[in-house]
Amino acid sequence: MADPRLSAIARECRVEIVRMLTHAGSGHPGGSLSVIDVLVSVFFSRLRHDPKRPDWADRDRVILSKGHAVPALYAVMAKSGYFDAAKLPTLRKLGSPLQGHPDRTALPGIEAATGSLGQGLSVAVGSALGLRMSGSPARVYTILGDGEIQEGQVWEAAMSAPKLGQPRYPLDNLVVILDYNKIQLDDFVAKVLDLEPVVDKWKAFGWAVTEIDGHDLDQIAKALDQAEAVKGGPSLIVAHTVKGKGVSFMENDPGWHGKSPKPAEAIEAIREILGVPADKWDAHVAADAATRRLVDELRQLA
Ligand SMILES: Cc1ncc(C[n+]2csc(CCOP(=O)(O)OP(=O)(O)O)c2C)c(N)n1
Ligand SMILES: [Mg+2]
Repeated sequence: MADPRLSAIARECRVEIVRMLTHAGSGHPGGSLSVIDVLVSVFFSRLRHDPKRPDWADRDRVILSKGHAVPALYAVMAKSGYFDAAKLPTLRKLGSPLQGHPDRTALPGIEAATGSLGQGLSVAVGSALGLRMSGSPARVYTILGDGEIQEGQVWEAAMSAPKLGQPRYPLDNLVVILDYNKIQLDDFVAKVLDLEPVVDKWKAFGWAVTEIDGHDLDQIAKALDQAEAVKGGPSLIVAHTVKGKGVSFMENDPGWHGKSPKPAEAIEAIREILGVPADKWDAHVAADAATRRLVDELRQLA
């Protein structure tokens, strides 16, 4: 059975994603909502880290290679205590540490500047090798988008990772998670440039590969356990996900790749995420002070 603590955190993070994007007036909801269950699982069931010491040498690293989904990363970082959650509505504002793509010079805890797609795996491979060679027990988690892996640099990194460091320093400290939501910028991946057979391709390069439902917290936990147990080389978890997961009108719709919700849409999205039926919403808002504050806040943006 799914850990109720993790599902509650994932729900709260989905609300924060919708909230911050509405404040920003731009950004990427679809890919943030598809990856949030994976990120919550990594941050809250896995990571050896200390949010108060983001430069701790032996911390596990998370590199969000699909950097445009950074609202999801900010949501889990705020919840973990890297910064005050009150900063979340400053997403994409001038001078904010919460830039529209991850910036390690702006926010302690960000491991790599990503957003120019295709580069994160190379950074992760280099970090994993360096950590192994220096005797650190730290692990590296990196998250790739499915459209992103059409980039050639990804395949250079994928080809080299199982070979690098052998035989003394194999990269079994590296776990890659593919957020396979089937949609890229403005269309379906299979239509633009199909990745299949994606599992066979990575296996052929020498990766240990598992395939899961990327919204099933139990399956994510099991896959992360399995990846940790793999010795001698890196692991890939192919996480089948739904772009926009949790908000019916965003789900599986390329139109919600890079468009922020209007305040009324955001309120509707939050109602769905909280699982309150439409006919009970007004009563819920009246009775629940936190929801009322949030709804009022969003209405003021209209
Ligand atoms: C090198 C590069 N080319 C193009 C873009 C523009 N871009 C931003 S997001 C995106 C689509 C990415 O699709 P996917 O990796 O599937 O992301 P997700 O579905 O998770 O949002 C593109 C092409 C970019 N950020 N970097
Ligand atoms: Mg995608």
